[in-house]
Amino acid sequence: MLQSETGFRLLKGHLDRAAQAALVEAVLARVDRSPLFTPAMPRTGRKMSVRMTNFGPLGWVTDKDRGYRYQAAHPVTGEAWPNLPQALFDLWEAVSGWPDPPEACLVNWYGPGARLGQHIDADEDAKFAPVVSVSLGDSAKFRLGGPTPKGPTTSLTLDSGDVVVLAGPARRFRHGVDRIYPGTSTLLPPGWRPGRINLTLRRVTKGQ
Ligand code: MD3
Ligand code: FE
Repeated sequence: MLQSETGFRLLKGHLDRAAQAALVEAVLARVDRSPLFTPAMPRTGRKMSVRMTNFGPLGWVTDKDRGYRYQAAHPVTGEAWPNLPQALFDLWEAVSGWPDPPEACLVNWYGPGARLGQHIDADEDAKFAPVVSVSLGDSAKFRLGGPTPKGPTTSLTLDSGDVVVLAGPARRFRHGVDRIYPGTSTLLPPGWRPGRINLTLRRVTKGQ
C-alpha cells in the first residue's frame, strides 16, 4: 500500500524519549549559534509562518529576490551552518539505505498556527537520494499527495519521535503540514513550546 511501493516509510516512534531529549539538546545548542530566520517566498516576499535554520555543509534558504536555493552560509549572520549532530549521521545510516552521508539538515520550527503549504521538494540536484525526517515536540497534521499538483491526499499525524523516510517515487510527492496540535508534547523546553521541530536530512549535490 502507501508504504513500500511508493517509497514512503513512516517509522512510528523510532526514537525513544531519551533519544529525542538528547537530540533536542544537540539541536538547540546549535540553534543558539545559528538562529532561526523567517523565510520569504520568491517574488512576492510573503513570509512563511515556519521559521528555519540548517546544519551541515549546505542549507536551504529562500527570499524574495533570490528564491529557493542551497547555500553554505546563514542568510542573516553570514556564518557557516553548524555541523550535524552525530546522532543524525547515525540515524541516516540506519534508515536511509544511501551510501553517502547527508549534506543538509533543514530545521523547521512550527509555533502554534504555523503551517507549511503543499509543495514538492525539488531544489536538490541529488534527485534520487532519499530524504529522512524527524519530528520532535507537538504533533502535526501532515498531508501527503501524489506526484501531480491535483489528485487525492492522505492525512497522517506525525508525533514526536516519528521518523519518515522518502525514497523512490514518494520523494517527488507533494506534501505539507496543515497544522500542529499545541500542547500535545512536553519534550521541548520553555520558549520552544508549544511548538514542533522537524528535521529533514538530505543529499543536495549530485556528486561525481
Ligand atoms: C514527502 N517538511 O522541509 S517532513 C520540508 O514536517 C517539509 O516540516 C515537513 O516538507 C515538516 O520540505 C514534512 C516529512 C517529509 C519530508 C520530505 C518529503 C515528507 C515528504 C518529500 C517528499 C514527500
Ligand atoms: Fe517538503
